[in-house]
Amino acid sequence: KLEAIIFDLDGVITDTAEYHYLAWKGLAAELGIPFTREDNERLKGVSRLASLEIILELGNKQMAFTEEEKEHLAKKKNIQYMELIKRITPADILPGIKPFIKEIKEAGIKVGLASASKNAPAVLKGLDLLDEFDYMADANLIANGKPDPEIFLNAALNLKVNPENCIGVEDAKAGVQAIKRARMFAVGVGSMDQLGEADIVYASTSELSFKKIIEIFSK
Ligand code: G16
Ligand code: MG
Repeated sequence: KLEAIIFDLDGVITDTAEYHYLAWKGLAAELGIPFTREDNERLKGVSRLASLEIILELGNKQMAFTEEEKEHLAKKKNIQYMELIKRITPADILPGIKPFIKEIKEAGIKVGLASASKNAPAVLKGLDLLDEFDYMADANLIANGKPDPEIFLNAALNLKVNPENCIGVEDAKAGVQAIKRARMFAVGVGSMDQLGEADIVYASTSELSFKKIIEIFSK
């Protein structure tokens, strides 16, 4: 029996990937590392420090900085990112998401958030969606990033529901893997070749159908 639907944020509820990209691009340029939109795909759903490692690797600079310097670089990127997300408004909610959440709530099902982003509350505030969530996992308290199931299990625990009665919604491959490892039903938003492990894949959020998802989940 379905008890909760747990959402990823970036790429599912809103598209912050472009802002992450611009902020990382600025830092990469300072370090003399070429960084493209295609490279940015690899950072989706990945934590801040792990993202920095990927960028340093692109420039063969993993060894060039101490842990302390890396913390400083990541902080610098985040200051830039926080500046960029000030522009977020409810108009930035991806198509189909508002009616989808409305249907979930009307059906008496809980709504949770499992975002790797420490800026998730600020982004949801900009979108005016903070009140829609029964529980938001705090990325600061999660030790293991996706594909580890920890963040989805943490959300289920705090929503006081059984993971097997949950659906997770994700746009990243590592995110879908995290949902499956949490023994939840996975809805992927994106391309089939990236998200093939999900139980259903939609090309875009505008296609999300609560009815259809419930039907397949209940089988
Ligand atoms: C998001 C993004 C990632 C980002 C991560 C950490 O995850 O997809 O690109 O690196 O959060 O963000 P922050 O630096 O704000 O803590 P998700 O799980 O919402 O897709
Ligand atoms: Mg995502």
